[in-house]
Amino acid sequence: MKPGVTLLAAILLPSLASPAASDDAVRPNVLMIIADDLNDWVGCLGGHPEVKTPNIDRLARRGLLFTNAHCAAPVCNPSRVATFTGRRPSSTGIYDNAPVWHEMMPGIASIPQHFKANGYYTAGGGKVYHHPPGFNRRSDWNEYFDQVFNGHYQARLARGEDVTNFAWPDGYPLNGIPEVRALARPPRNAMEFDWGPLDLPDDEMGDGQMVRWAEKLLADPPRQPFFLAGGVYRPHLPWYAPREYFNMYLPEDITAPPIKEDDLDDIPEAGLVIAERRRGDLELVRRSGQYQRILQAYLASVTFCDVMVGRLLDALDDSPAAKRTIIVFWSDNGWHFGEKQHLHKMTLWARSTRLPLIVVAPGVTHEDSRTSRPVSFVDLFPTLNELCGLPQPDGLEGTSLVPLLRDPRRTWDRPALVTYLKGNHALCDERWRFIRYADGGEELYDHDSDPNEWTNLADKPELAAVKAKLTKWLPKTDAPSLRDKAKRSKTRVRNEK
Ligand SMILES: [Ca+2]
Ligand SMILES: [Ca+2]
Repeated sequence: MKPGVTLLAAILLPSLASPAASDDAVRPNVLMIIADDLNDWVGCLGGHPEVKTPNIDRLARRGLLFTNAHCAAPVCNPSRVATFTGRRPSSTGIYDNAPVWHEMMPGIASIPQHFKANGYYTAGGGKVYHHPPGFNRRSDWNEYFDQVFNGHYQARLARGEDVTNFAWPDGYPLNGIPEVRALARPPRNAMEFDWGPLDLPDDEMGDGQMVRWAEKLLADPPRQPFFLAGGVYRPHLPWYAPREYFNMYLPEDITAPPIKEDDLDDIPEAGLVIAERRRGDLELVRRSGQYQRILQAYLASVTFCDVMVGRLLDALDDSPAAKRTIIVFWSDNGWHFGEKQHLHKMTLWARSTRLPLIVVAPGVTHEDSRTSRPVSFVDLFPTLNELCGLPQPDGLEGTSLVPLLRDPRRTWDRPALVTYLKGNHALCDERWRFIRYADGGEELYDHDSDPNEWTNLADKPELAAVKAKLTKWLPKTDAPSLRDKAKRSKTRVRNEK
């Protein structure tokens, strides 16, 4: 614990010298809403023609919508750790879902911990850090509402069950594909590869419970400035949502995303390995005649998530804290539905990394503004510090987005960097996506003429200068993966559950 105390002192000391920190009256609150596995299928981002997200869209109209925002890593744990610590996977070695980040980086500053150390009341609910609960550093929070899984919340509570653990609903698998049972891996049923409607009200869903908790907190907010993080679990698998959301989408009428069946022909070996890892799942879904149904289930889950976002916004608007609260909305990674023959996340292509990011900062952002400048979620930590007048801890690798919040059209020369496992990176600017894998394989896509990333231009000699310009933004080091270290500590985490 001693290193943590030392670090805490180091963080506290500069804050005492900060004029903003000495005057609570000028420090805004923060409401951060995090969606899980929500790709760009959001109305205001134009990623899918039929998706219904009226609440996220109205949030975008209140402030700045980033149309070219990217996760630091396209999967839960490394994405969230990078966002909350402001450090890239290539610096921390947190590349996948295995490492319990705070054990590997004891005492490291995180957004909630830094805000708490600087006098904020920090409250979190649902999935903020990666599940399972051991990944949530409790000392970051003044209060926390644990993530609740699936539906039948009251019934499970009445039976004395632990509602913070995953449980299959009665009738599993709801998608009617018996083979998915083989994909469920005990003890955590990690694949969760199921979808279907539940005959439950919203509040019986885990996300509904989290929102109810946040609504109560916002109705009677803490007297000190607060940082409130609400993590909505949908549209993460399993795609269960109340039936009314499924009824909003008729499977046969849903537009499928553009898919080029021979798209992988020009992909280097490292990309093929990533793409084809889940090809069997895609083939199973197609063979079972369920492809349109997974689109329905995902869109239903997205709209359910959107309704949760809307309730949080309404609760804030009704709160005494409404006028002094910054709102940030983001998602940790995207999801493919057959693009590049892939039915999952964890790729360096657009469907995995281009994600919603909306910031509403009273007195700073302008209504109904948008920017196509490329940004990364590692930029959020320094951005929130600047907006709230907090000191910048050492080691943050992002850059404050406040200049863009004020002037969305200003020049911005930094591309967004996305990393998947050690040494594989994508760099995105306003026109190009350049991918460099650890084995040297490359892809280059021109979004001006090829928004679906179908034609790999990496071997075109006339584009060498484009690659060279982006290459200089690759990280200087690729930290060793902490996965092996994580395996050694996994037994202990399991015992703690
Ligand atoms: Ca996720
Ligand atoms: Ca291709």
